[in-house]
Amino acid sequence: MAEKTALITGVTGQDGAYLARLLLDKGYTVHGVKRRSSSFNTERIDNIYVDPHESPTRFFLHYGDLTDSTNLIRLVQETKPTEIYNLAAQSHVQVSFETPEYTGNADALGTLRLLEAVRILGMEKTVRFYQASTSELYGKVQEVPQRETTPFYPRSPYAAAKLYAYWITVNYREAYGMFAANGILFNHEGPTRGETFVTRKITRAVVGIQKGLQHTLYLGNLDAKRDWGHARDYVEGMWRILQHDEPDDFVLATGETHSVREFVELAFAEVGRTILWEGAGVDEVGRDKTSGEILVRVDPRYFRPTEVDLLIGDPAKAMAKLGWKHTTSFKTLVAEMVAADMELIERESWRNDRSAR
Ligand code: NDP
Ligand code: GDR
Repeated sequence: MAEKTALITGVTGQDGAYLARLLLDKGYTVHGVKRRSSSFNTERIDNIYVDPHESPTRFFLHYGDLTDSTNLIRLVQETKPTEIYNLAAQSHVQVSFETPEYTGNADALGTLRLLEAVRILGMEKTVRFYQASTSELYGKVQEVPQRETTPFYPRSPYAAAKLYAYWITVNYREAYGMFAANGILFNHEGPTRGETFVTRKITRAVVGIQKGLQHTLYLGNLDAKRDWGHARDYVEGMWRILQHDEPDDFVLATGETHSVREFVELAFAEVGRTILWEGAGVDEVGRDKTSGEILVRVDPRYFRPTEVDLLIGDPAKAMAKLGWKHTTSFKTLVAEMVAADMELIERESWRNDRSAR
């Protein structure tokens, strides 16, 4: 294999960490872009980082930010990647309603800046570019299951920014002959999922309640339905998208959908508790069948100004052309996340950010 070098933006995030490990295992040299932070922010990659003072390594970290084009040009110039994975983003949908301009700057213009860096450096014929596109592009339901040809209807500043990033990636492919591809990924989770996304918020609460450190889980829309897979499977799909013989756009999804309510039920079932629902709307509560305690309540502050009600993807194209398929079932995903949080709570002190969305 010719030597391969990857540049990953967002390497400190859930997917960045899984992808870095996958590419290192495949023999790549991996350069990751991390943001400066006032405290450590490399927890997810600490176990693959080797201090170059101590032993040779193929994994390097660089400071950077998608809002800084000079930085991106210099990083691409210095690292000379054969593949770029643009995973960095302000990725929280609800937070994007509160920081819409920043989200547009990082998620939309940030993608443009990185593509331009490649072009300015004359590398558009040598670099393969992966853009982290999202099922949030589908937004308001137009067709189910959603596939590559389904019309987009973004429902948040995040989705609108990602819409620009999707199309600018397609445009650089068509205008400059770049190998630029979109992975339209449906929700994917795992034990290192950010603590404010609903799946991890639930699994952390389940173990917190079980250990007596938290009383109630407050959630927003229990009816929202998502196509949830495991991040480990999805980073393999990202890599396959860039190994394909031509640049193209692919949906990665499981083809199954479940409500937030079902996720809650399954997660509590993992610790032997059955949840019974009563009431409706903001008054709905989830009670422990045995003790009668109310464990789940609805808090309207978690409702979004515009919601995406139903996502279910059709991964047929990725299956046929990339041989990609998810391997982790919904039930296994929930079980793995609860077990990992249980291990964490038993190992570490429990920290709860009460202002979390
Ligand atoms: P995370 O939120 O876990 O990670 C996002 C990463 O981007 C972090 O490393 C973060 O740094 C970094 N980042 C944020 N803003 C900037 C910036 N301005 N400049 C440089 N880096 C920045 O997201 P995921 O790993 O879950 O997702 C990866 C990508 O895939 C994102 O683009 C997301 O929008 C997209 N996506 C995710 C899906 C999912 O279900 N997980 C589904 C579809 C798309 P820090 O650690 O310092 O915050
Ligand atoms: P999503 O993920 O918006 O799909 O974006 P999130 O887990 O935040 O929400 C999923 C659904 O759960 C509902 N929900 C809540 N969500 C949060 N965060 N907190 C709550 O308390 C809560 N209660 C109910 C939400 O309303 C929503 O319907 C994720 C991100 O990873 C994006 O970056 C990515 O592009 C998409 O997945 C695909």
